[in-house]
Order: sequence, then C-alpha cells, then structure tokens
Amino acid sequence: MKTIKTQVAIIGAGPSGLLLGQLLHKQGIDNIIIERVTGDYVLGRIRAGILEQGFVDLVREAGVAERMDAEGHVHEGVVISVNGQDHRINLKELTGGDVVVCYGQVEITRDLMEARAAAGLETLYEASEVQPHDVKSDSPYVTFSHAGEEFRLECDYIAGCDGFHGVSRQTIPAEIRTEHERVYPFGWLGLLADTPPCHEELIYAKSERGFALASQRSATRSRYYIQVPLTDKVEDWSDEAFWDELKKRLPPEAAANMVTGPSLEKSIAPLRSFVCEPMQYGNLFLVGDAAHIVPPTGAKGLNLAASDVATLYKILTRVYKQGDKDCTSQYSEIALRRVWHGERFSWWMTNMLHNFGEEIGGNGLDGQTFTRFMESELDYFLNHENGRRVIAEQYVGLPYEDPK
Ligand code: RFL
Ligand code: PHB
Repeated sequence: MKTIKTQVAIIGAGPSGLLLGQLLHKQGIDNIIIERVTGDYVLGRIRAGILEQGFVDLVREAGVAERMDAEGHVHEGVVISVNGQDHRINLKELTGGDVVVCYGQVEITRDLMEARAAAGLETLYEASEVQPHDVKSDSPYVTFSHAGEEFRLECDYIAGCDGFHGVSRQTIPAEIRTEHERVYPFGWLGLLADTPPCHEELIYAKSERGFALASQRSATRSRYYIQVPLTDKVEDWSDEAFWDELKKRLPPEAAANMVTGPSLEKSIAPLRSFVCEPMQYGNLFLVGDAAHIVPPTGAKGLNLAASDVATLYKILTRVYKQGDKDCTSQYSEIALRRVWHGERFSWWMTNMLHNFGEEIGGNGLDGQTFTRFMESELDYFLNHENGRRVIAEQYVGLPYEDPK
C-alpha cells in the first residue's frame, strides 16, 4: 500500500469537487481529487445549463471565468407558458438587477478541469474501491486502487463530492442520517441538437399534454426536454416523434420558430427530491448531489452544489488561515438552510408545471383537486407582480450565508 498525504481529500471530480479544489488551491490549501471514471466520461454528462449570480461570482473567485464571461449568455428574463399563453418573468427588474447566465455544465467542468491541470494539481481518475475511514478522528484517510496499485490518502478533512450514488453519504452511520425523499411519477426526456434556439430566453411550458422546456447552450445549440412517463424508454422516442411532441406543448410562436435537426444526445432523467441530514459527520462533509437532489424544474441542482462549495471553502479557509477548527461545526446547518429553500422551490415549480394525472404523491387530495389547486397557484403567482417577484427572487438564487 502506497501512502500519500494532503490537507483536503476530495472524492469526485464533478463540478462540486473541481470547484472546491480550485478555490482551496487559491487559498494555498492542498487537495487531491479521487474520481471513479475518466475525465471524458465526466464531460459526457449533459446536464445543467443555468447558473445563478452566486455561482458565476464563485467561478470568478476561483479564477476560471474567462471563457464563461466570453461565451455565457446573460438572461434577464424567463418565460412561463400555460396552455399556450406566455408570462414573462422579468428577472432583472423584479429582483432589482439580478440575472442568470446560460452556460453549460459541460463547459464549466471542462474549464475547471483545464485550470486544475494547468496548476499541476493532482486528480486520480479511474480510481476504484474508494473508501473513507476514521472520519470521526483527527486523522481520517481514504483508501482506493488506482492503476493497479493500492493507496492510502491521509488528510485532515474529506469532502464527499461524489454525487447521489457515491460512497461518502453511506459512510455516515444509518442511525445518524435522516433521508427525505420524493420520487415523482414521471421523468424528463432531453434532446440536444445543433439548431438555433426557438426563443431567446428559456420557456417553461405547462400544457395538457404535459410539461416541456425550451433551453439552449449557445446561439447554435438547443436543449429541449419533455415530461414522459417513467415506463418510457429512450428507444421509444425517435427524433421526429420528440420534435412533434415538443411543438404541441410549447407556445405556438415558439413552435413555429422551431428548427429541428438530428439529436446529438437523447436521454431520460428521473425526477427526485432528496435531502440527507446532517451533511457532515466528524471530518467528512457532503457537498452537492452527494447530499441532495432536486427535480430540474427550478434549475437549482448545480447551483445548490455551488452554495455548498462556497460554505465549505469559507469554513476551511478559516480553519487553515486563522486556526479556527471549531467553525467546521457550522457547515451542515448553513448549507441545509439554503438547500431546503432550493428544494422547496424546485418541488413547487414541479408541482405547478407538470401533469400528474391521478398520481399526486399522498397529500390526501384526488388528482383533479390537486390539479385545480396548482392551476390556481399558477394563475395567482403569474398574474400578480408580487407573485412574479417571488418566482424571480428564487430563480436567480437566494443570497449565500457566511459562517459566523
Ligand atoms: P456529480 O456531477 O454527480 O459528480 C459526482 C462525481 O463523483 C464521481 N463518483 C465517485 N468518485 C470516486 N469514488 C466514488 N465512489 C464515486 N462515486 C461517484 C462521479 O463519477 C462524478 O464524476 O455531482 P456534483 O459535482 O455534486 O454536481 C451536481 C450536478 O451535476 C447536478 O446537481 C446538476 O447537473 C443538476 N441539474 C441542473 N442543475 C442546475 O443547477 N441547473 C440546471 O439547469 C440543471 N439541469 C440537472 C439538469 C441534472 C440533470 N440530470 C441528468 C440529473 C438537467 C438534468 C437533465
Ligand atoms: C438545461 O438547459 O439543461 C436546463 C435549463 C433549465 C432547467 C433545467 C435544465 O430548469
């Protein structure tokens, strides 16, 4: 067994792990990342597209914003369409200046990977049997196999940035963990194509046929989603069938503007709300999807990962710069406060915009009554300025909280 040492061991080289690693490095804090798959595999995951201001600021603080600032598109508004009728939420006006930036998760991940490589920081890709140990002690370590060799990575702290299926969360004993979960009775079928977007801003569309989202990656690349039953398989959907269904769900003008083309990627994502409490155990901290999942309707997943990173990075900076070890105890409480706001918003948007049929998830209502409540909720929030402001403030992202 080969023993190596660092200050912070990071498990997972997704956006959470890479951003945390970069920010810690900027503060002179050593870190090593251990990743299960290859870098190319990580870059093959087509996911988020919308970044909150807080995320953008954090990427700038990490010194990796050059391409995002040049190529990302600022969106000052977003459209919510209900049965073909458009309601524009003017984010900038309603929030007093805040906007979101449209820049893909793949791009931000690539920028972070390149910056890490350029700084000569260590990332061990294709590691297997990754396992944290002694996380309650002052000398935790992680064991794993890499390139045919067994490793023991000794460290002060472990950041579990290993996504929903990672090992970090399972390291917290079951009797200490509380897991909250809602699995929705449908998924999103997504399609990526090299065609110009059908509208300059995102359109979240509720229709009798189900939800649809018109998103984008650039002036020449579109990303679209439609709600599908969980029983559907990607193979059931030809590109042509996807485009036909999408046009029926989007507002008529957007459908008329739609340029179709062959899919570059097509996949189905199930929708889930999930929170693990607490988000820390001894010297192990859970970050991002390792601790929480949201349905993509609010565009919050990656953004919540970023606020966890911001909190942990500030806490660890204080530990190493000021010797204030006690401040680590604040992590879970600060992170969870913001996580629950994002969870609530994503759950609410999902409830209002999807077609639930008869399945409403056990809050004691029949399907039709639930549908009526949600229609009325949308009607109220979209047709009153205060209602639109409530949506706008959460869509651009609530403020980050600093440790005390
Ligand atoms: P990731 O991206 O899952 O990365 C975790 C990494 O850990 C590795 N790993 C391990 N490494 C070592 N040992 C192990 N035992 C390991 N087990 C796993 C994995 O290989 C992986 O590389 O989690 P992270 O970094 O926390 O990032 C979270 C985001 O990826 C996620 O929240 C977003 O993609 C969610 N999301 C969206 N978020 C937004 O903020 N805005 C959006 O518009 C948005 N749209 C989306 C989304 C997610 C989607 N899907 C497919 C779930 C749209 C979709 C369709
Ligand atoms: C995306 O572009 O992939 C995207 C945008 C907004 C969402 C979800 C996904 O709410």
